[in-house]
Amino acid sequence: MRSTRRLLLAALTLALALVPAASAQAGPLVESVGPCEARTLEQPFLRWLDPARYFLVDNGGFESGASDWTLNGAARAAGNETFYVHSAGDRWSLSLPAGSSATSPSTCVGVGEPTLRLFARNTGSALSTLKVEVLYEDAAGNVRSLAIGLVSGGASWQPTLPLAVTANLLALLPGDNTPVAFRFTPQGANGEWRIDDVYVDPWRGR
Ligand SMILES: [Ca+2]
Repeated sequence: MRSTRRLLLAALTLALALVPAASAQAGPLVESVGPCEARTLEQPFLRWLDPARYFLVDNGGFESGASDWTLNGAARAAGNETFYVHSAGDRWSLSLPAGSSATSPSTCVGVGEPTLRLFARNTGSALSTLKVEVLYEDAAGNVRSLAIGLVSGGASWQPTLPLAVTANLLALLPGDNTPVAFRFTPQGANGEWRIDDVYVDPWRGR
């Protein structure tokens, strides 16, 4: 009798455990994300006293054309960020004029507290800011966005502050990883932005 009850309890527990998995749908970010572990960690912000280890987003330095990025009025342009943190041989960045936007390729982050950090400059109106959003998937596979920062920039290249990726991230990939993408959109009428070397710390310094 007791063993039957135990068996029923085990079956019920299993059924409950399967419910969230059955309702989760893989959306476009999950389907396009590369392997989570095949990435090289660097310390690109060490000279700014940030010892965290980051990886470069796929083509995050725009050295391979604009491949993997979705551009809307933005374009790859000659000239690297002036610190050359990824490689002294780098030559390109991304131009983001007013009215444009750019979305990064899908990338894996940990579901803990990942951060985003990049280089930016703005040679246009000082009133313009650069909105940074994280794109993530809900359990139904719909892509949602959440603003994670408004970057101010001057005429010379500078690293942004680390931007906490605070979306309600769901563990849809093995190993406590989740796919996200990042969208960059100049705000205001006369911004003239450039971005380069887009890095992610997948677990905030862990
Ligand atoms: Ca570059």
